[in-house]
Amino acid sequence: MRLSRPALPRALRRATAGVATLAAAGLLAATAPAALAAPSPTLAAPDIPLANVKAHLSQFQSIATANGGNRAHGRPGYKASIDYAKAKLDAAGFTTTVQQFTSSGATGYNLIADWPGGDPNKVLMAGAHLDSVSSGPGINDNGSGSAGVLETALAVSRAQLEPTKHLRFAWWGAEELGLIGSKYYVNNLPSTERSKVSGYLNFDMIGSPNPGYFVYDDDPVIEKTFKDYYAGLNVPTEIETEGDGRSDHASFKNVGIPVGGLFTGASRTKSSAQAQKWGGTAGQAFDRCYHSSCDTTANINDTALDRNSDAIAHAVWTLGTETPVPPGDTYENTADVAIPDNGAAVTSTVNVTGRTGNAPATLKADVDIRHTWRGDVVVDLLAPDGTAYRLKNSSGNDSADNIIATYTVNASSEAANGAWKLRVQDVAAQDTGYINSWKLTF
Ligand code: DTR
Ligand code: CA
Ligand code: ZN
Ligand code: ZN
Repeated sequence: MRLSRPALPRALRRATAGVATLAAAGLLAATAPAALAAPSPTLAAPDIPLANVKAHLSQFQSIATANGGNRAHGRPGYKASIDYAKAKLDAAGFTTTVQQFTSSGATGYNLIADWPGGDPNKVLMAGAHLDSVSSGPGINDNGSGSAGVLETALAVSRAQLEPTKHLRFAWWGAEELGLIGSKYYVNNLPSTERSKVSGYLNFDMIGSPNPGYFVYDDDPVIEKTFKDYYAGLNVPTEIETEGDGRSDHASFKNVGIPVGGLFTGASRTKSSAQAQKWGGTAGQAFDRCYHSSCDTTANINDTALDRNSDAIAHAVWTLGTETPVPPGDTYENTADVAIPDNGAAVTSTVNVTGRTGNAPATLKADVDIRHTWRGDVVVDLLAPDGTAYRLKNSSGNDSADNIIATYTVNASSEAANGAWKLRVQDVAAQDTGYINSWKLTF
């Protein structure tokens, strides 16, 4: 039975979504076989030693102390930070490049480190800005992200990893002036090279002293990779809502490259609900020393830094070593189908013919549904005999837009040939959308 949602303004309804959704749980009681998770990665990431990450932070601190108290763009402390990281990467067998640019009348530097090997047409990037503000050493912002990415790169070398994708790590200059270094990199990357970048992972402030665990809600596959990691630790996460445009991932997102990342919070205040789930101090900023002289090595939460450094490695190993699925036979429907708001389900059909036997245990359904507040939407795959496979439940408080995802379903009990249908229903008032396209890959 579906209880209609109270006629509340959307903003307020967002706050009550949890209750309404639970009340509508009857809709979610489908007994259809659930979709299988995507295949797991072939290689598990190593633990990233916290002590190694903190040793890099100590170096960044010493560099700042020896250079006027900061590592800011245009100041000697920044170039010294570049030189430190480059030396480590050169010694570990990376092919490094220092890219120069000018901003505010000063020379800036990006450090790019390529790990030899992998498919040159599928480049996975992980990066962090290395510059601080001029008012302090910038150990959490963003020595933490820089050190986590650096130690992950060094772990790739220690493991002599042979990824399927080509791995590229980057440390950006002049982020604090407005994402200058990463914008310069992207703008000067030929479009043929840009199209090879399969994803960019950004890490800006990952060790805040009063930490939250935020995951960027951009590319769904990258987001899921991080969420799965934290689910394995039984640590709840929240989607990063203030991030758009706030760090170097924006430079990549703006040119259509899939992005994701992690963040432990800056000057915003931790709520009591967040303190309940993460510990720390409610009513206090996630990082009280944000952009201040007290952003030193004392301004780090070791647990957050350790978890996030391990999460970087998990994402690099998972996304970097996954075996690309060989192209199979695809059956697609690109006709738009409007989804009535809070109304009846609609379907889109693909007719599968000429195949023998049953569908595979890893039948892939790529779905592209454009819909604001995707939490309203329930998605099922219907086999030719009508058996329903639940791909996505409604989730009232998922206010993000669009469902562009790949689901893997064990359809081995279904005859392959016949009319397969995508069934979509909007189960909550307000917000509308449409099926843009979907396809099955056998
Ligand atoms: N602008 C970043 C810090 C920052 C603030 N909000 C977010 C969200 C996601 C990543 C980073 C940030 C800086 O000061 O470097
Ligand atoms: Ca660790
Ligand atoms: Zn900053
Ligand atoms: Zn930052």
